[in-house]
Amino acid sequence: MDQNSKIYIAGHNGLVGSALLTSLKEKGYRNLILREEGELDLTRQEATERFIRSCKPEYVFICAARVGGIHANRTYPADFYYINAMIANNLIHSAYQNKVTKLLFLGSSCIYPREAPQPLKEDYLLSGKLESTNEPYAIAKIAGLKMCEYYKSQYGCNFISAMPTNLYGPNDNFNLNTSHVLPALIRKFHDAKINKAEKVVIWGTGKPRREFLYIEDLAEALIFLMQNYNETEFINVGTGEDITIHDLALMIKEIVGFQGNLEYDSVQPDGTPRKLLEISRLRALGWEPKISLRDGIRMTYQWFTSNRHKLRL
Ligand code: GFB
Repeated sequence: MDQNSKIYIAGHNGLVGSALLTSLKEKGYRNLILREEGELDLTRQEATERFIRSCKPEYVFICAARVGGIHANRTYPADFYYINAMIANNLIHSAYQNKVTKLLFLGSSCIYPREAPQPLKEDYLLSGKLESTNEPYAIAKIAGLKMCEYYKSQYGCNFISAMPTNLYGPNDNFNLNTSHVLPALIRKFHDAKINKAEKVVIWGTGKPRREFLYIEDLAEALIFLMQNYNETEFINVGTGEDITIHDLALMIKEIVGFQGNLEYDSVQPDGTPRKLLEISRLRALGWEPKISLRDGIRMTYQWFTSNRHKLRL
């Protein structure tokens, strides 16, 4: 992939796609193909095939997805399965038909079995039952990454998959019904500070552990993998460190400057107890994340306060 390569970023307005677009532009890539959701519906097979046939991208990053936190995953299981499965089917098959040079598909750490040993090695895929709160999303993502393997094996396509851990950063979703925990807590603590509330309610027990990767680090990793990784097996992308939801809440509370208390709502689900990625395969290639959790939360909080008036919450 060089600066003149024709690169299509599917989902360039989302958390991942927007960070990738910024990184590619900063590195001088100038032949970028982008389509708004209203212009191209990636769940429609014909429209997707027509688009890939007419644009003929050389490189494709599949960042488009229906994503959300634990509550959204449980509320919309059909949507999380259907939209993600259709995007994978349509884009991967069209990329094969139109001889795309290389494609990168994105999964998620929730593809691993709920009870798998930690840290999660790539080999643990399909070795046990999935966590129920995100099974539909995980099944669609597993299908996508397996598709990349099958198209490589049958047709020799250079289609690879990256498995990122929980992501966060500027442009995240701060809607409390659909967001992931980190943006949800930034918003809850900020609103509680402004409203001088006594407490902030945290879902679940606070005991689950999660690993968080700042979105700019992920964007760097995706470009690195597009340039350096050609194996059939997917590869984990994380920091190698995790934290309990309780400690995460304390960190965000301090960064935001909220003085009140935490209260746990154990009626809400905890989800999977832990999902820490094993990242030795990525490290061996020479890639490391650069941004600490504390710095990443500070930058995300700053983005949130500067953009809050524009967000549809
Ligand atoms: O980030 P999150 O929604 O999703 O929740 P998962 C992580 C943990 O934070 C859970 C707790 O134990 C939640 O109960 N939590 C505490 C909260 N307070 C809150 C809150 O205010 N909002 C939210 N959202 N959580 C998702 C999957 O799982 O992770 C997706 O459902 C995807 O499919 C994504 O894989 C990366 O980490 O549990």
